[in-house]
Amino acid sequence: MRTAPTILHLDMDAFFASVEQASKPSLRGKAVVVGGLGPRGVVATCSYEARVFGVHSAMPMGQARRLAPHAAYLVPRFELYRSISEQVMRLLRELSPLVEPLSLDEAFVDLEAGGVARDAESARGAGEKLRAAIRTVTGLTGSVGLAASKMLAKIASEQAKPDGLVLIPPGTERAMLEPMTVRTLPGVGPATGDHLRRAGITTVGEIAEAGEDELVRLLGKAHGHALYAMALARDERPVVAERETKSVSVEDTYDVDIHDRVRVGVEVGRLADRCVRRLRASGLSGRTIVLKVRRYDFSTLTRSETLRGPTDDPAVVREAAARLLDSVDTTGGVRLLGVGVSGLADYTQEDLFAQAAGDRAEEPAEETEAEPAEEHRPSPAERRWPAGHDVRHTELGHGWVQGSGLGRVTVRFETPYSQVGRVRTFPVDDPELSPADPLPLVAEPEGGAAQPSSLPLPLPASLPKSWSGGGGAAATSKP
Ligand code: DCP
Ligand code: MG
Repeated sequence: MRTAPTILHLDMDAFFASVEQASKPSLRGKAVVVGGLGPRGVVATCSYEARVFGVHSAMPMGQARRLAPHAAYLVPRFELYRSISEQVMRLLRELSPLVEPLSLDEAFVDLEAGGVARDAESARGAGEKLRAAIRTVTGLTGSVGLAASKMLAKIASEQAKPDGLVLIPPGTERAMLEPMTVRTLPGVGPATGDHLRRAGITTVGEIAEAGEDELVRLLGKAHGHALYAMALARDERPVVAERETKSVSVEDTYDVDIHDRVRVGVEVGRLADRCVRRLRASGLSGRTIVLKVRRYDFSTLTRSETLRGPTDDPAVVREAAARLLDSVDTTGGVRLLGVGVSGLADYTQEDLFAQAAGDRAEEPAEETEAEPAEEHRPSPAERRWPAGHDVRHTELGHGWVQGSGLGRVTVRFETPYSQVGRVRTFPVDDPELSPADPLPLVAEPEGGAAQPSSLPLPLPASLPKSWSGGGGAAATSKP
């Protein structure tokens, strides 16, 4: 293991909820809950102000509403979150070529490989500078952990939350881990945690005491071995950079959850065909077929299958995707489906393979990329005016939907750069009102210049930021 704390783990604070607060001045400092608002919806995340009431990720929305009845309840805007995530990942890539994203709001960075840190002091400096840059470019806060391994860097960022930085000095790891619950270690979920507890093991120190043989006896060879090593703070996993084009994939988010299993199958077939068209358009083929399913409760599963050789045959991809779907429980409905092909090779199947020559299915019918994802419709008001989404009024300007129902929609007119705005109510079919794209969270500099590419100086730590040029006149272009 390395001797300097030069592995950095970044995790943005209350990511979706913070984006919503940055975007809506009236919600700053308030309880905000983002998630599915339907009858079976669950919380995707919530602001720290809402966590005080006991609300947390994956909680049924009904329970959240009982705990925090006055919170703002918003429908997620994944496209916006993805664009902010790209800004953050770009800043990380300025630090090192070795950046390993784990999700939209989380990544490992090898600072040593980037030459920006070689000891504790330079690592801390790089971490603080990064936090300031994220604040300047996105307006959001992220927490940073620094340690000599991935596992400990992630534990450190968890301790740093919210809006902090924690560095674990090499040599102090075992003493720090000892009193912590076994659930701190990666791979210990509720089931493994229970299993260990029944064997009298509740802390990391007790795992170390129990010894490797006992762990293997309790959890099996692979898991027991790995867990024992982690309890001793041994983690040699390298930070693995994202490859250029690792995969080609397509996905669709559905406005209304799809419940019908047959329909889910049809959608997966369509996505497989679209994915193959993309693949072929780039002159690629791939070996691994990936299916992604986000269920009604936002839990997201991926399943993959690796073929003997690369393919760009739509029938082969379709069949693999259908097999993968067989192993996924979609009871309760799905809100997103995706099909991807990875393990890419830059030759096509025709060059190498005759595997499906006999039974090659017909080419997928031509369709446009922008095909509508969903056919059965919810109430027009819900569909057109989801809570939290942006709108534009011909006279009153930019705002967001605070709620809709009974033929009316309530809009708050404010932008990321304005003061708290006023609320107005309209008929849902008001011709002056239309859905709008989200605005960037941070006003672009005069003349629309690009974001600064080097790490800028920190902003004052106090919130809220006040931007001049209220009323939304400051920025109108998309990021
Ligand atoms: N997310 C989700 N469903 C979950 C967990 C998370 O949709 N069950 C989404 C919403 C989060 C984002 O992923 O904003 C990042 O997840 P985190 O676990 O990092 O949670 P947060 O960033 O919201 O909060 P924290 O400050 O605890 O990191
Ligand atoms: Mg986070």
